[in-house]
Amino acid sequence: SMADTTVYRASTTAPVNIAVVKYWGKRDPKLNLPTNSSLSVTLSQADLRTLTTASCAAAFGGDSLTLNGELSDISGARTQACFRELRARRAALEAADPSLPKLSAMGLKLVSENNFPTAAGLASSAAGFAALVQAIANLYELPDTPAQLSIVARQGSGSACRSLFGGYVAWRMGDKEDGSDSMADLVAPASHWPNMRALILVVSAAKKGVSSTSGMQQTVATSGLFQQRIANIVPANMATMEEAIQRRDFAKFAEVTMRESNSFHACCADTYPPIFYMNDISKAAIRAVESINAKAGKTIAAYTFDAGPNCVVYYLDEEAPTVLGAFSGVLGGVTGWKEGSAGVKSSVRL
Ligand code: 2P0
Repeated sequence: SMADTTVYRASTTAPVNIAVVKYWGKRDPKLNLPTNSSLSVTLSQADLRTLTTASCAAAFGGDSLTLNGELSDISGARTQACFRELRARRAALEAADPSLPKLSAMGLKLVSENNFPTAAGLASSAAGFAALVQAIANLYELPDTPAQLSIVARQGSGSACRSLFGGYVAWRMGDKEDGSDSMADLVAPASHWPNMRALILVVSAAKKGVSSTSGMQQTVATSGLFQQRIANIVPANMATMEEAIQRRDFAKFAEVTMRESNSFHACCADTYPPIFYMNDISKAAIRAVESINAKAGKTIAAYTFDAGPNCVVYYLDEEAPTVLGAFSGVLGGVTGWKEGSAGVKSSVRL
């Protein structure tokens, strides 16, 4: 028969997510199984997303990934696990239906681009692995649901499993050893709370000193406070946060968000030797949010920080003049900022 010279191709985008209940700690580092559940808000794809095109052809030699125009290393165990899982699913379809082209035997070519400065260190691995997995799943025409694909994305990077959905997303830790129940689910779509906004304060564009993977391993191994966090604090915060989102209770949402950020960074400080992600400008941002809330006489803004010094502030659109106005003056050290939303509206100022 004639050789198949077709190039098969599919594209997709995946959003950045910012956790309000933090993932920090693995019970199984190989499968990226977490020590606790977590919950995130997906940011608007208008400003923060990864666009990935996956293609395959019989003539392609091996697999490759180009990220922002540069060839990327794909030999790592996590990327290989994603490729292997997706190929196995495709191979099962091909075995069941011999008329399907044998895409599982072809080399994969992935081309990926972020529409935000990768240097700013804004959760790019979450959007990156989510887009990679979704693009290949589209190329292979897999019948898997987003929840099922989140199990694959999780093996690339834990937080990536939450970027398979928009809106408010929970990653349920699960308790199975093979990770088959450690997946994401939708708590509420973005449209449930359309006036939610996120302001991203780019405090530093420098690469972080301690990677999340190694930082959380050190915390698990050495922090006593962390044991209290996973046993009691996170389960209570997950329940309160889900209820706050269902009721659109911003004050409660904000309090849990800030307490969670503080709890996570306290566990980093309790790690031995300690890990510090926030700098003096980050701490000034916390004071600025406290001052905004004190002046308003109610909680209208919430800060959160991940494994770096950059600050994300959640607020409601009706409070935009107050919140944005307060930030434009106080933070001299902030190099840029980005206004995004959990829903549609957003604008860039970097
Ligand atoms: C989160 N972070 O929930 C937390 C809060 C950082 C602080 O998920 O090792 O890059 O790839 O599973 O997902 C960062 O950790 O770690 C992270 P890996 P990941 O968003």
